[in-house]
Order: sequence, then C-alpha cells, then structure tokens
Amino acid sequence: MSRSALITGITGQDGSYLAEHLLAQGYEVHGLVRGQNNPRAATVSRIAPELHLVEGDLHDQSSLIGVLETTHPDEVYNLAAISFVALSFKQAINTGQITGLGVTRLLDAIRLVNPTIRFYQASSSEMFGKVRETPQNELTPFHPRSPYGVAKVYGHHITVNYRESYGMFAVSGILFNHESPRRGLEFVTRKITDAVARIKLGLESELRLGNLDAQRDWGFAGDYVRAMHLMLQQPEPDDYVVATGETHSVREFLELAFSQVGLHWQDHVVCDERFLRPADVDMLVGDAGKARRELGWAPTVSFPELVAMMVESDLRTLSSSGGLAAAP
Ligand code: NAP
Ligand code: F7E
Repeated sequence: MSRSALITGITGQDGSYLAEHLLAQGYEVHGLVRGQNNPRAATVSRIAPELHLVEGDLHDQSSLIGVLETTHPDEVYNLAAISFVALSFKQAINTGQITGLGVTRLLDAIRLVNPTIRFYQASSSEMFGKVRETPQNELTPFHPRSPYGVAKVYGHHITVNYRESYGMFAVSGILFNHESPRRGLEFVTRKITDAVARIKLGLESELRLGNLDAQRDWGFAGDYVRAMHLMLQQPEPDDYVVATGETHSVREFLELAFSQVGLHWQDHVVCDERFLRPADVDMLVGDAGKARRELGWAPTVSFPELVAMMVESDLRTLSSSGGLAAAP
C-alpha cells in the first residue's frame, strides 16, 4: 500500500514542489484548495497531474475534519498561510486567524480523526525577527517583527504543545527564505527577476523597491521540501532549522540579477517608501547543523545559481508569451 499525504497550501510555491517530491517517492498526494473555482488549482494540476485536489479552508474546521476522513493521510503538511509579511500588517487579524489559529484547527482535526497522523508545520525564520544571536538555530529566542511573525510563533508553540500534551508526531520546520521560479510576484526576489526580464525585453524601464539593506538567507525551494519530508521520517518528532548558512542583501540580489542580462540596477531601481514596512527584519542567517547531522540534509543550489535560475525562467516565460504571462 502506498503512503498517503495531505498538503495544505498546495497552490503556493512550496505546495507544488512538495507534491512533485512526494509523488516521485510513490505517495498518493491530496492537496487542499480553498475558495470557489480557485484559479491557481489549474496551475498546480498542470505541474503535478496525479495530484488529487480536495476542498477545504483553514478558517473552517469541519471542512478539515471532512477532508481528513475522506483522504486518510499518513502525513499532513500544513503549508497554508497568509505568508506575505507586508500584507500581514494590513490584515493582522486575518493573519492571526489563518497563519496562527489555523494550525490549531488542523491539529485538533487530526487529534479527533486520527492522532497517529504525522504533522509538519511550516514555521519561519521570521519568528527570530530582531535576532538575539547570529546565526540562528533551534534554541535561539524568538522576537517577531510583524503580525505574520507573531502568528508563526503561535503556530510553532501550539505544534510543540500538541506533541508534548497528546504524544502526537508533530514537528515544526523553521525554514529560512526559499525562492524559485514559482515564487509569488509579491516577494522581493521574484519581483526583481520578473522586472529584470521585462526591462531586458523592453516591456518596462523601472523597478520600485523598499528597503535594499535587508539581508536574507535565501535558498532554493526545491531543496527545502526534501527537508520537510525527511522530518516526518525520523524515529522521534523534533524541530529543525533549514537554511543555507549564507546571507545576502537585497542590493546583492539586484546586482547579480541585473548583471546577468548586462544591465546596471542603479539605472532602473527607484526607492519607494510605499514598500517600506512599519518594522522590518534587518538580517537573518540560519545554522542548519542539526538538519545536516540528523536528517542528512544539505542545500544543492548556490545563491548565484538561484538568481540565474529565476532570471532565466522569467526571460523564457515572458519571451514566449509576448510579456503577458506572470507565472512559468
Ligand atoms: P505561498 O506561496 O504564499 O502559499 C500560501 C498557500 O496558503 C496558498 O496555497 C494559499 O492558497 C494557501 N492559503 C491561504 N489562506 C488559506 C486558507 N484560509 N485556507 C487554506 N489555504 C489557504 O507560500 P509558500 O512560499 O509556498 O510557503 C509555504 C508555507 O511555508 C507558508 O506557511 C509560509 O508561511 C511558510 N514559509 C515560507 C517560507 C518561504 O521563504 N517561502 C519560509 C518559511 C516559512 P490560495 O491559492 O487559495 O491563496
Ligand atoms: O522581503 C525587502 C523587505 O517579502 C524580503 C516570506 O516567504 O520569507 C518571506 O518573508 C526583504 C524584506 O520576504 C521590497 O522589506 C525591499 O526585508 O521577499 P520578502 P520576507 O519578508 O523575508 C520568510 C522566511 C517567510 O516566512 C515569509 O512567508 O526584502 N524589500 N523592497 C521588499 N520586499 C518586497 N516584498 N517588495 C519590495 O518591493
């Protein structure tokens, strides 16, 4: 009998990479889709045609119970969230409801339907926020800087609490920023690579950005979903940091992305205070030593390779669509 997995957030960046990875391992994979006629469902079905889509919403607990009862998963990966930090400042309560309380709704549904299901929570380096030490590891204290980060801290602690209170196999993966050609256009990396391609093709001339000094530990999403799966295969549930161990500024990302197509970013980038946040995270860099030692996990894509992959993909997509398509 093949193993079965349920992924929430299937229409997001990580959802499609994780579905592909699990399908390649022989899993039957179910993906939770919210909303009526969600347009992103067609995209993920094109990427992973063997995927089974089911309807549900982290706002609606009975929909989660119904999905668990019909799909019988061995493993649940909770990737669904309001994940855009800037939006979380504008919709703090909604972010708390989905990114925070949504975790409890799902954990409680699992506890009621089948407490032996293994559970992965998509925690985030945003929990470290105003960092207390560098690099950050599993024991670094949290100091979130946004409603998103605060909601993720709640999601992390409730995951640990259900493990300790009910003996559930519930783990929290503390993942640092990970990017890809499938990254949403609202995030800075894809916003830059999409703009580089548009400017190179003569479709646009300017890119408006906020804080260029922010530094992030950027890895490749395809590498990070392998770590999620490995965490649920361990003999005991535990929490892991997943990161490359390198940090780079938004300015460095710009430099690499523009120079790849023979352009200077200074000729095109305009600083626009609309993209500044009420509070930002200055610098993140993770210590993934525990994941390396216990999971045997290591990243395979370097920072320059990641930037090149994203620029090439956006150039290819926009060239073949005459500038109309937003996603590969
Ligand atoms: P993403 O592209 O923003 O995807 C978020 C997903 O959540 C989408 O599929 C979205 O569905 C779904 N969703 C939102 N509200 C929902 C609701 N009420 N019920 C059910 N589904 C809902 O995020 P990602 O980059 O793939 O990240 C996956 C997870 O990892 C997120 O929890 C994120 O916070 C976390 N994380 C990401 C990173 C990173 O660098 N990518 C790092 C650390 C942690 P719709 O299509 O319906 O909007
Ligand atoms: O911003 C700065 C911005 O939105 C990165 C999410 O996946 O990773 C992600 O959160 C930095 C910030 O990602 C623009 O101020 C400058 O300092 O790409 P981002 P994020 O906030 O790091 C973590 C780990 C998650 O968990 C989240 O879900 O770039 N920045 N100018 C800008 N950012 C954006 N989006 N747009 C700008 O114009």
